[in-house]
Amino acid sequence: MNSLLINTTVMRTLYVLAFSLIASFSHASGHASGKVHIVQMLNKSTVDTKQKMVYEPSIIKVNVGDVVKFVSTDPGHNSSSVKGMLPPGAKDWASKINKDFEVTFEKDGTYGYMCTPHYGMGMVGVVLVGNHKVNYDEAKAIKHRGKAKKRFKEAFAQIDELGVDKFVPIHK
Ligand SMILES: [Cu+2]
Repeated sequence: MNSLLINTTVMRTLYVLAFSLIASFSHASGHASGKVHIVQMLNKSTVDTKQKMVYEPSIIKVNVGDVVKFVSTDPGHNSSSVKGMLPPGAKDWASKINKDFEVTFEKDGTYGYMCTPHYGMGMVGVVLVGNHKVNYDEAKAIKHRGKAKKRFKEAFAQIDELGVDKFVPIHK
């Protein structure tokens, strides 16, 4: 073997090592097991254009370990967990306005969230994770003001009426 050939072999080995390292890191820090579900942040509903300031879909049922990606489709929105609408041990969150943001749901339960600037206009949503009943009644009982009160009431009424399976996202 001449030195050029040895160098090439060494380089190849290094490349393989580097790529497998990158792959394992991105796997560890990324979406290890969970699926990623998209929730768009919109000025106007695409389903009912009379509805302003909405998350779409505003109710979503996911598995433990899944990720919800809040996508800043229209400017001016964020996603923030609502106090009292998290299961025990779950981490709260508050994203920056105009930025996409991912939340990994590690605990079973019912999560209520809102857009900080548009809570009063009813820009709120619900994520049901795994065994959502853990804190469902507690989350449902939280008091709200403005249009958030109406939209949360409608959301819980829909969940009660249709059942959680209706809100399992279908991905192609
Ligand atoms: Cu908003």
